[in-house]
Amino acid sequence: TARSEEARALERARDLPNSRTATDVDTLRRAFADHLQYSQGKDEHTATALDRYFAVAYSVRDRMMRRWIQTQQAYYKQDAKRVYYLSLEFLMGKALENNLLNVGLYDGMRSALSDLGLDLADLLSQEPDAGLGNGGLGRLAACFLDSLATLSIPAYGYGIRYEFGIFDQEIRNGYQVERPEEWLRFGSAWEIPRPDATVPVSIYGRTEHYVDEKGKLRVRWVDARHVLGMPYDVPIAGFGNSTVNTLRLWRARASQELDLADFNAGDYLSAVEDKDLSENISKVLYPNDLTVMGKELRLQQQYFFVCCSIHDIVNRHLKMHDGFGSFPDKVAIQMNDTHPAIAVAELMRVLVDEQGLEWDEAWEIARATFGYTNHTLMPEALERWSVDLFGRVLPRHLEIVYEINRRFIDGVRAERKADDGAISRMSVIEEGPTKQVRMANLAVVGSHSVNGVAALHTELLKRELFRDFHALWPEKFNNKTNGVTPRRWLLQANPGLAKSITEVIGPEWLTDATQLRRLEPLAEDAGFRRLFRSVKRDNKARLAEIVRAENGITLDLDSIFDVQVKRIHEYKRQLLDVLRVASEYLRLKEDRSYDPYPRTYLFGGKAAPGYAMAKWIIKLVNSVADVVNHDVDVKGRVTVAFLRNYRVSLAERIFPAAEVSEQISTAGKEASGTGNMKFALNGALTIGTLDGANVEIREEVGAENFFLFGLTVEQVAALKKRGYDPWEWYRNDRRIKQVLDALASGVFSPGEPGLFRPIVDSLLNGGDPYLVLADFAAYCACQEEVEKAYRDPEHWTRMAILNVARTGKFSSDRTIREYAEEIWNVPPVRVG
Ligand code: T68
Repeated sequence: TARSEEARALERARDLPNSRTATDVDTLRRAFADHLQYSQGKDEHTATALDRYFAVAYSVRDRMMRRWIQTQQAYYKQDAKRVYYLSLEFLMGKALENNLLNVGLYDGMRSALSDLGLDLADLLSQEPDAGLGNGGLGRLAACFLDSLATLSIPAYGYGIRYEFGIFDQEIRNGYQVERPEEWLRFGSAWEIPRPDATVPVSIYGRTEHYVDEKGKLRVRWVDARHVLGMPYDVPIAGFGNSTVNTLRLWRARASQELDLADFNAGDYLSAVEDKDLSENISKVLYPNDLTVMGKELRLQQQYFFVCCSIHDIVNRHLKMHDGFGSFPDKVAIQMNDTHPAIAVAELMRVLVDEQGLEWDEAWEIARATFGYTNHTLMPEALERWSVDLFGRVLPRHLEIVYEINRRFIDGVRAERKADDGAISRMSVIEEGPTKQVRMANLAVVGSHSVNGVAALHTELLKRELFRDFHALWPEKFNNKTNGVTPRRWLLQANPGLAKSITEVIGPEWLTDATQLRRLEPLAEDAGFRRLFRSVKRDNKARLAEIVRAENGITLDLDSIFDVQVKRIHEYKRQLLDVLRVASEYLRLKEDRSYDPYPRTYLFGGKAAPGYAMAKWIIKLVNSVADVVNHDVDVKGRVTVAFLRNYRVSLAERIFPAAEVSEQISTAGKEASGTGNMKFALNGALTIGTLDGANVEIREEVGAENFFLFGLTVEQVAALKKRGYDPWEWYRNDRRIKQVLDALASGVFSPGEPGLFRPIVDSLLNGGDPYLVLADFAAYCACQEEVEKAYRDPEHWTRMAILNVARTGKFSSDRTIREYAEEIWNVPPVRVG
């Protein structure tokens, strides 16, 4: 009967006067009915939730098309300067809800569906996450796309359409197990293939130097293998405007010519094998964050997407302009870390080899066009390619890199701007037993702007990693503190809080997050505080539902929700957190009078598949959870859960429910952090070190609304210089000794006493490089302050409200405005 009701409603819906993409509820309902029938070929009996999701998605997409075309026309007609954001990662998450909100169709679509007896939320959950990234860097790129469109900036994202995004994380017996993630299994509603804009890509082969008809020395790249790059375009709608920008993702396809040649030679099977080989390039996202793996396929991915993107950019420019004189006035290219840094050599190759420009002219154009964003100081993340491998895959580019380097070094020497030590540190080629191409140095030399992602990080870049470059070119360096989009991370993720905010200060905060400051007086309003707490409680209940279903654990909604979610890495110090939780447990066991405020510790995050210690940390969290959650002695006071498969859509449930935000990296190691911003924006209080953007968050929210602990960058350096011996801390701190002894003796691994030896070992005998033990006591003391504050709910709520009110700086709109004004020099182009 529910189905026959749907059938009647579907019929009525299709029986409207003709207006194809109107946005009233009746027309939206007809659009849904039409797509269910004409796009999905289903009726109310055969339609699955997924079919209904697609019908909604296509209805929304239809309403974005006109704006998309108009936006592109406006850019073309105005010959606007464009920004190209080159990134190997775009961690987009789900698109439908975001698009509904950005184009203003959310309420209409919800009513249209509810009249059909359908719940929009159920359909939204059908969409798979587009997980084309690892963590912070990839999610930053996604937030930037939202802000670029919202600020009406003519922008394109360029990346790879990985068939497999970041793996699905399962937990078996407490261990991480990786499963391939097939986000395209049922197709994507958002991508439009553009086979007409396919780009040919060469790899391998060799170079030939020759003299052309005009007697000029030229180079050509011969005997190369060929691959095709086929673009898939994804529309990116701005919030509350008519801008729809493009995210263009490249897919590797076998080149026709190659297939045919082999086919004609009679070897059909090897032709198909070759096809496989070239199409592998866009098969899978490398799941490592912050460590490089010098794999040939990774270099192929980097070049593949850079080549396609540069080709596209140059083509678009030549459609409107005769030469390259105005190129830097019309084009800004931002490199998201060094992953796209071959773009510097590729643009030189296109300009010099293909377009016939003189080197000097081409070089000036390239430098004026590129900007480079650095995301880490961690030495293991610095990309280097052996000259050998680089030269085999990209023979011409290696020559170009050498030429760039030769001219750079000659110039510095001639002007006596650096000594030999500095020159060898700045060289793009690292000399030594195996020569390496240093991608960061290539990016710095080839860009007019180099930026860090938080104030502290940028200072450290200037002082340490790029010290010599900074001395040479101080004006190149600048800071762009990261931000997050308040549309996804407050409006979409926390509709309850968003509604309360809008009710008191109006909706301007959505496009001007500094308006959130107007909430400050509400911290003193008991009624608003009550409302704020009830929203938080609802959000906690929503998350508890997920934890119950996934982990079989029932959470106490009155307990403090204390959360650490991020990629698992030693420097982020999940160990510090879980060791303290284990230590709390031991204290409860030995002291029956100890009565801490009930707390729920939630952890989430993926470990790179090859990162053994990170995987041990996951196992430890799960083992501590097992022991603690099942011990009747502590029941109700400490609860621990590891949330499997942390990803964008799960994060949208976690941040709004959090009360304590764990930002506890070793000072100097976290470039910025962006999760820290999402927590604060949702009213969680931070316990954190003076690292990355924590420093600026604390400045904004006020020291009295932030729980600070731990060694500073200077203290870390001093301690290491003096000679840090973790054994001293083990011997002198009873709690440290107790928890490490318990770990080593199998208290948290019943039946497997030696299981966590590797962890204890890395701390005591491995030198504890991230100073977990050195910060342990300060961390514990600070957590006591957190608890004390929580015991006064009115006081806590005041602090939480002030965190929301004072976090406006961390909108990615502010970040993007700074990039646009200070690096790209790109003004907005209003559409419609
Ligand atoms: C992160 N970096 C920083 N890298 O760690 C974080 N790396 O502090 C910062 O907030 C964020 O970038 C945004 O600026 C990463 O996420 C990677 O994911 C990565 C991936 C591949 C290779 C190297």
